[in-house]
Amino acid sequence: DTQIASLLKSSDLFPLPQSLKLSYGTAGFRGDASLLDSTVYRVGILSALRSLKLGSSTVGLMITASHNKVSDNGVKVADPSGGMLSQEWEPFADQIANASSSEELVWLIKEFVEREKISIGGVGEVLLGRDTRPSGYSLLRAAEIGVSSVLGCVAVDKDLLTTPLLHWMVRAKNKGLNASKYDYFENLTTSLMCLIDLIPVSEFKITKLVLDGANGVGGQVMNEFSFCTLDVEIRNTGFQGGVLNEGVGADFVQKEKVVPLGFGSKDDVGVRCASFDGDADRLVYFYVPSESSGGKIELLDGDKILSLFALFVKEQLNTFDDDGKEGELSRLGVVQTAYANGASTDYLKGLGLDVVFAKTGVKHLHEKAAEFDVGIYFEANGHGTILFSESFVSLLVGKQKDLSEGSDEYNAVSRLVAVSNLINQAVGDAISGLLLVEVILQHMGWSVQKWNELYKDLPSRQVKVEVPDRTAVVTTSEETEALKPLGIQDAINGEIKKYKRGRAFIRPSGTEDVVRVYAEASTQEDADSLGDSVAQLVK
Ligand code: 16G
Ligand code: ZN
Repeated sequence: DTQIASLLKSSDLFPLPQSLKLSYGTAGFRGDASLLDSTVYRVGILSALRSLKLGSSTVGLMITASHNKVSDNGVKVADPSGGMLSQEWEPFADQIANASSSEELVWLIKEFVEREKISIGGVGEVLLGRDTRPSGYSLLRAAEIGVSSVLGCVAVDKDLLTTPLLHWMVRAKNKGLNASKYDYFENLTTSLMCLIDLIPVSEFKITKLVLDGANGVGGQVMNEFSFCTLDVEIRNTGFQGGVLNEGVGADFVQKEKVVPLGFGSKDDVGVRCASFDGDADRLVYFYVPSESSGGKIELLDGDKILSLFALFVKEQLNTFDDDGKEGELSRLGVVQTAYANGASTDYLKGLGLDVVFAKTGVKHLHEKAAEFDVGIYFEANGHGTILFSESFVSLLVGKQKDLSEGSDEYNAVSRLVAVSNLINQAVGDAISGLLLVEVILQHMGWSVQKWNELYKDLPSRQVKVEVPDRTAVVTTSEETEALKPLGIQDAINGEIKKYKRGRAFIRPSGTEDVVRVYAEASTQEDADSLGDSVAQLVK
């Protein structure tokens, strides 16, 4: 019929390069950009089908390879909630991405459409976004063709965007709200102003923040956003040359623990700095401790941002939530991964918080955080956000009406409502995360150095080991222990025992063909040595 003819015709424009083997993995398909036309075209089809399946809800398709090198690219799908594509559809994504001919592709689609009872002929909508990678422009055209080859489906080109902004738009659109970039800015500004108005100290000081934009889209979007209440200097916008993610950005800063390019002059010493990754869904802070640090930084990673957020949220909750009545207390929980520094977990538990662990990858953390009234999740690499359940937000809004304006309880409730509006509810967002960090620091009257003193990170070491087959390593659901190869966990435990505060785990990467090793101990020498000996066991 016409649908099949339309797919066959467009598919012939995008043959699968030979020997390409793709997997949707942790965060969508990624690879060398020159090989991805067929993949992106096919994900365009998938996202159109997803929109049809979910009653014409709007779906998002983002073209980015995040913190990876500029010559790479990738594609991932945002579900109507604004979250990641449902994992139930990942096997279909893998199948169609690897279909070797147009005929096989069409056959797979036909079978899937029947199985999922998707009614072709309905109306579907997909928002398309891309980061600043030069390959993004033509890949976006491929996505457009993919979407519109499904009858009744339209692609809307949103052009250059941060990944979280696209997720935000998808979520807003499906809630029937205004969903443009300007609405996003307006929403940020309103909730930020509200939080600033609620800062208790009478004269708060605005101090300079310097932002490393990773030469990517995040710095550029921040540049468009004007906030009179903050003093932000943006470097590495990519406008003055400089290569995306090369010696810059959150991933580089977090892994290398040195200043990004363009930072580290003597004027920068002690100044509060932040880094985004290439598509601005990760945020870390840092500062240069002294002129003689040789480029070494003090890093405030996702764990430290999580701790700051948790402290602030808990402080607000305690203000009105301490009547002690059984069952009335709101459930605040935090979600970390095995990569969380042990010192951060101790700190959070010391605050009396419910700390749970999830497998690496945003979709896993998000799912667990959504089980709380307020769930805060962060990966050490700087991806995270605060989720508020809808029923909890309604409860807060109800309370706000009952309380007398200006009372401590009223202010605390209002702060939480403002935080729920400010911080991206769809996915981790470096821009909204940065605004929240800034306002909390002002609220506490803290410098970046004071914030850093919440706890001291345990020394850690990460090693990646190239192996013939990373799938030989199978871990428990929280990745803290290896189930396979048989016996390896006993051997790892044997190594861990040799060190004070030793902790180590191995896991297969979800984005690269390697096995990753993480080790932590009370001294750097010990962490290095534990990491190396565990790596030996993997080889
Ligand atoms: C992806 C994930 C990130 C995770 C990383 C782990 C998303 C949006 N991104 O970048 O959360 O930390 O993969 O990579 O889910 P690995 O499996 O290679 O260690
Ligand atoms: Zn990213």
